[in-house]
Amino acid sequence: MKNIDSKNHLRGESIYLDDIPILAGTLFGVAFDSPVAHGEIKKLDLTAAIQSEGVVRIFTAKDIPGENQIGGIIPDEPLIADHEVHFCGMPVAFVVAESDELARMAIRKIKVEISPLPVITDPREAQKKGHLIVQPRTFKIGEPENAFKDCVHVFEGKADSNGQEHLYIETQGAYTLPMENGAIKIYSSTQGPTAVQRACSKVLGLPMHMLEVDVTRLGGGFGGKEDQANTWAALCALATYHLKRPVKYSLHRMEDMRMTGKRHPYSSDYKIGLDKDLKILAYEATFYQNAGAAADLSPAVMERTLFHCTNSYFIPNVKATAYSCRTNLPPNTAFRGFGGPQGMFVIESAIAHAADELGINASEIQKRNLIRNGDEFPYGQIAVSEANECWEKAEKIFDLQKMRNEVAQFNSKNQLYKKGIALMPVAFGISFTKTLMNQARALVHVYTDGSVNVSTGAVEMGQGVNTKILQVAAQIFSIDPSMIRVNSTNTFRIANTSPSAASATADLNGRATQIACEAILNRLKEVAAMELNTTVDSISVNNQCVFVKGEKSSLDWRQLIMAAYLRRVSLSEHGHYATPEISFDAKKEKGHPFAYHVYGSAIITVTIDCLRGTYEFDSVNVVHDFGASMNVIIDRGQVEGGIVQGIGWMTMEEVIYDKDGRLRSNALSTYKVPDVYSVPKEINIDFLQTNVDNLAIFRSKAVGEPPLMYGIGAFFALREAMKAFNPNAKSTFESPMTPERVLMTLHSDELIINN
Ligand code: LUZ
Ligand code: MOS
Repeated sequence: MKNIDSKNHLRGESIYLDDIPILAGTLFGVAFDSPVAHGEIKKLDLTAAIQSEGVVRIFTAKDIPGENQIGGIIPDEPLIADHEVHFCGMPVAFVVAESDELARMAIRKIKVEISPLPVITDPREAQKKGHLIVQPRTFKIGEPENAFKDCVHVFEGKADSNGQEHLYIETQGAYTLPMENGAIKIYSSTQGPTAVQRACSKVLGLPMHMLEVDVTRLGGGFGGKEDQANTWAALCALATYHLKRPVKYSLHRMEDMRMTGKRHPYSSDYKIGLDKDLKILAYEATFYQNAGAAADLSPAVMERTLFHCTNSYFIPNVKATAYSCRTNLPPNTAFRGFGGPQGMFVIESAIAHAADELGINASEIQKRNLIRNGDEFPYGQIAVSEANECWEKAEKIFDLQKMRNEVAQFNSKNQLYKKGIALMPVAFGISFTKTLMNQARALVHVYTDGSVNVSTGAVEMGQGVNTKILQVAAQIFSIDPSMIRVNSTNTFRIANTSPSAASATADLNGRATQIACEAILNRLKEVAAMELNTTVDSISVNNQCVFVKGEKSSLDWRQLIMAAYLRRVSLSEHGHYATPEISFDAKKEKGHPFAYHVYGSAIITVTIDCLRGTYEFDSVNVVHDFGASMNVIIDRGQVEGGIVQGIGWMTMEEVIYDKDGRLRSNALSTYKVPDVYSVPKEINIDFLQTNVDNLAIFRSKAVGEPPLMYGIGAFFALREAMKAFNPNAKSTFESPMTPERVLMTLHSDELIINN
């Protein structure tokens, strides 16, 4: 089934935040943000700005009736800076005017005096000075200290990965409306309607039942709107609270890039030990996470780095420690993979390092250490592993040997162009790592004409979750998809939602939908049995008709619904789902946190132009474990998009802050994301059908995040190509591997690089 949004998207008829018709009397807000990364506010002069044309009011921290606090995990983030600023882009005032243009004109008239304080942008420096967001955490299995003594080969090094701008096509924003009795309706471009509701409740000092958050869809989220949509919603809600007028704020791209956090950059140390057969016996890693100026989701992101520090490998002795380091950057946040990719990059770097030193191909180490059924992850969960199956199938169906021969042949014939090839296995755990977040609800109504309306906590952001929810309802009821509508996500219909995140949205909300639909269906079957004078057991509903013992009866879906209504049987249900079997003990750092893992293996090939440092990815060939995919078109789209986004992170996307904490890559002219010219020439995806029972919806495994991590292979494919050009190239484990860095690396043994 096609994505139900595809037609509207193509025609430009889909409704995003900025497409909501504007009510009469609407005002427009714009944040005035700190130009300084760290300092004390000495003076904030709003006089000229207030007198500026069209300005209605300017809000500062003093206007907050509740708490000036939007921190989700830790209360360390003021909505509006009060005495101090902690990052460039931190809101200092909120100007509300008759139009967006007038608000922006007024912003320029605000004068602020900030006496600067020391700016830290480097996580290791922050850690040394003791600026940590939370206590460090350590995951441990076996006896790594002793195990290193038994290793024949031990290698140590450093691996750094940079941030990543979410670059959702739709920027952040909110539109708030005053309702009766002081209630506020909040349209927000958020992955977490309840997070927005909670933040606004705290800031305004209003109970949550006064705040209706409504989300039709997002033009992309990628994690950037899991927590960071709260700011704009709370600012608009604050203005609506005081002015009793609708207030809208839709960020411009540069504001969005400047004011919001990104994927966490990490700087990490590793130590890897192998035996003579290339088995990895021991692994140690220390992660320095650049959290930015406030906690946001950093502690949870840090946790997932630890969960995925051994990627798809079984290592019997592991010690991994992570520090969440407070710096003066915008608070970094969730981004597709949520710390997992950063952890995986380090183990892949360690393996590549070992392979270099041993003069072998990294895949020999990778393959030998893939996690098998029954092996234990460092956090205690036992693997139900598809890792070997994916790897071996990829080798076979894509003919790895032939690909290798072709690369070798090409390289022997070409001086200035070189090809490289790398493999990237992935194992990604599905579930929020915070067990309590793994719950969801669905509200299903069947109307007397037989049409169905489904509401869940799932937020549609292009990932196709609404289509999957619709498929669930259609399948359980056995009615045509056109009979079903999936509603906007609304906190008055569905309460206490977990954000649409962690790849788990279709699983959690799909299961809740299944539960609700099954409850209605069971009641309908009882009605049908009464109508047709038979037993409930003999009733089935198929293709909008009622069957008795497999024989089509005279009763169709619409008649059945009307019969139920006439008998005063409820045609509505609120379904609740909580993932069973999962738990985690954070004291022991052991448990069974994930409903299941998603596995896969990618083979990536690249060609470098060694004169220019530019490159093209020739192919990405993947065997991916979809379980039993319930929507092949959508799932293929998720894998392709994930791969491209992962390659972007590893190669061309370069977030640059200067030493003063100012974002230099602050527009699309200086921040490059993959476009149609830089995507791989070929992406081939093989659907590994696994018939193992799992906790996914209809056994269709989560697909949002795992494929991003195939992109890590791009970095290592580039390394291989660089080695083919210059075996003495000093190639470090620093991503992104931009064309500039490729060029410098290719000639690094001749250059003296001064940094
Ligand atoms: N968000 C979250 C996530 O709050 N917890 C998670 O475990 C997670 N994982 C991936 C993406 N977002
Ligand atoms: Mo996410 S990183 O699943 O919001």
